[in-house]
Amino acid sequence: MKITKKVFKEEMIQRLKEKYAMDISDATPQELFHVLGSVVKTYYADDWVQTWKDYLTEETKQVYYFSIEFLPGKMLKSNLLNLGILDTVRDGLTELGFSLDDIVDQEKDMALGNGGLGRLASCFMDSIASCGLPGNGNGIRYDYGLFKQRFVDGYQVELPDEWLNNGNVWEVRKESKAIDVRFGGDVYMMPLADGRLKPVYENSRLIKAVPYDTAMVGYQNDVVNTLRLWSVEIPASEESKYRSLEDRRELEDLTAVLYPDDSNERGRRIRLLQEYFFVSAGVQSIVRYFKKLNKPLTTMSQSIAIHINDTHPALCVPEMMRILLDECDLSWEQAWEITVKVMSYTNHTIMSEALEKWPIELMQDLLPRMYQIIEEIDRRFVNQYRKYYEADLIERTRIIRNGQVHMANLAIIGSHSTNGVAKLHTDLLKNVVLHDFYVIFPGRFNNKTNGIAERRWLQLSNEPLAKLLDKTIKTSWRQKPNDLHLLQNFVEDDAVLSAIEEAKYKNKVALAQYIKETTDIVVSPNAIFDVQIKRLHAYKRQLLNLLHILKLYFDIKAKPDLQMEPRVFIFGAKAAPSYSYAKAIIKTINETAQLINNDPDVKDRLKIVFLENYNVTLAERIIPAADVSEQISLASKEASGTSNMKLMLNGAVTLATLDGANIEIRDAVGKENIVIFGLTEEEVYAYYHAQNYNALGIYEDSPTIQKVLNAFIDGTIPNIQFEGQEIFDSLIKYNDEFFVLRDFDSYCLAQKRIEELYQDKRRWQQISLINIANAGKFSADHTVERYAEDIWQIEPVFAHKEL
Ligand code: DL6
Repeated sequence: MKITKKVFKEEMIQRLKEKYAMDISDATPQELFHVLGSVVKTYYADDWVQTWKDYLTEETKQVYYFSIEFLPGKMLKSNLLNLGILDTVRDGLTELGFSLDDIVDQEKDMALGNGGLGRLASCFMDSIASCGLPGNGNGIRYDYGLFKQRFVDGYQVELPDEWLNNGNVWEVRKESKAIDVRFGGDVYMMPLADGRLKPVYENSRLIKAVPYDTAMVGYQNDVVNTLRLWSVEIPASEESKYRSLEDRRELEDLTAVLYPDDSNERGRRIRLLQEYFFVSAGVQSIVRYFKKLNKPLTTMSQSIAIHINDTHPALCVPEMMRILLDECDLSWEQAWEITVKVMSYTNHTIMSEALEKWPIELMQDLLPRMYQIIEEIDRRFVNQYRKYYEADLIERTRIIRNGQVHMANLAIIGSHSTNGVAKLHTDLLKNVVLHDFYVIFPGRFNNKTNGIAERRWLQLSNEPLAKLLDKTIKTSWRQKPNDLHLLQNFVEDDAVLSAIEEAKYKNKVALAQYIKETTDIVVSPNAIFDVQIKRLHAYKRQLLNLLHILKLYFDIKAKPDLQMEPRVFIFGAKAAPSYSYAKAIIKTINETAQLINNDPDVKDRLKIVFLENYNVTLAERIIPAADVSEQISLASKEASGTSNMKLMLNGAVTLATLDGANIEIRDAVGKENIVIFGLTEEEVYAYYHAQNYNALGIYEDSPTIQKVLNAFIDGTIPNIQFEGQEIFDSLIKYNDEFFVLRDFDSYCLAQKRIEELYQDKRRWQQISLINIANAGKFSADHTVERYAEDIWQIEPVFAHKEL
């Protein structure tokens, strides 16, 4: 993109006049942000239209990535970087008397996701466009993003995230592309003269799905894909049915919030409707597009791939069947063949509570036609496979059983590919969790280890390191993340090693300043910054981290002049609003922070900082400053993890169990450049089989564990009477579901090893360098390229243009 500074400045001045009728010198940062956003939009508008046209005229096969969550964070800087005008705009603004960073601060995080799943979807959007792959996102435009987290007396309090308050400069409302979605009522199948059956709907409701499109700008390649998010409205024809405020509110709630609390009936109804809403709107609009190509429907899989990201969009399967059967008059066999060829599915968890199921009655009530089709898919599946497999296996794999619709079963049966997100996770799916399906469909299972967009997680968020890399290995790594490997050649170069440490130090100073501003806690950038950032969940074991901190605290209390490397333990985590155990852990960490941070005996050797409202932007601040990356989930429970990849890319040393993608990180950096501890997945499963885990026994045998655990119930940690007891009981009375106590000693030893390594300055710098040098392997660019080749069968477009 060729935009000169002069032209950019003139456009800013002119656009500001037009929009706000004022001189640029009078503009507030918020006004500047909006004007800058609208100027940047004009820089990609032509490419956006052209990309769309090229896909249509060249009949390019496209993938549609269906996800109930997207977590892009802020988009301004990322768009500038990808357009290749970051420096031009930064310098231009400086000359106009403004700072780009102040303007960037005005943008609200687009937080339409909870955590790893949604962030992965956004990394994929960036990589798909940057690799020149024809692919689009499809999701929900929630009015409120993930709640804002505040701590009040150490408790998590949830506040609404009104991210649309000042409008969203990046989106384009496309009223003309709206789609009607039908739900509720009754449906009967009426025989036609030719013997076919047609559905007749009675008392069903129609709602209007309006798309809002956001450009997904590729990295300096002129490709601009689309993220399409749907918002609900009342169709003009239905206005009369929504007279009361309450009726309207009920409808508008449909796209109001991300993951409405599903602990009550109303929340569950909304959630299921949300799933159908964005699936139906998305699949209908794809079929509408396909029809423009004038090709036989039976060839749809040559033009369209639909990806089901986790089970939430699994209704894509029956919805595609509905359209092909009811609206396109195909036979069941034809429709099924097309559907299976078009669909593919990713599983993101082995946690059984996250494997979605819906009560039959609810599905029948809200989505009667969907239920009829699912019933028929289930009936045919049973009929087809019971000839070959034992009845029990068929019973376990069928979609409808025990009064519930099993969404993972629907996604697997209705698609041609099921993938896990790290090697271990895929092996567990094949051998344990989804083994029955693997027996029936061995060819459908494959692994696609997750990846991260290094543009956001290094180029944008860690400029000191990015500049150092440019100086040391030149700039090819910015296009080809694998070229980070060139850094390996400098592992014995003292000047480069020191420069890496200096870049880290600079980032630590910046984070220390942010910590002071936001929490009033003073931390020294010379201390080890030990970071655990992820959703708060029992299996991720923030509790294990806390137990170790308490041990260190008691060591200091027992020996006041104890020599140790000063540590700052940094947490960032949100707990689901209805997950009381996770909230108890937050409260306990906060109270322990009060205790330790204010104890004069500690003398700054230990600090705990729990930063509020962990989100993409906060991650961008923390990750570049991290020395230690805590990846300490119980082996077998974390499907992959992605903060592990972001942290290694920024030179943090990983302290990890052999879980998820940690194993592949170990393989990439070598076992001497990572600190591994804890039970292996085999050992965890051995406990399950023998059923002989005994947390009480471990507690009784270890005076250290007794001292640490008793602190939860004997008043040592203040103000946690209820929470302390709940946590204590989870470990002792309920036998420690995630084997925290079993891994405690090994974790403490691993932490000791971290300290020793850190004290050997050169060795630490080398490990840090080796981690950066080997992080290219975990670029989402490679991940999406593998999806493109193996699953979606799509090809990069700009490859053709360049030839
Ligand atoms: O695949 C993205 C991400 C993985 O990195 C995490 O390991 C995994 O926990 C997460 N899964 C989910 C699914 N929901 N649940 N539970 O967020 O996906």
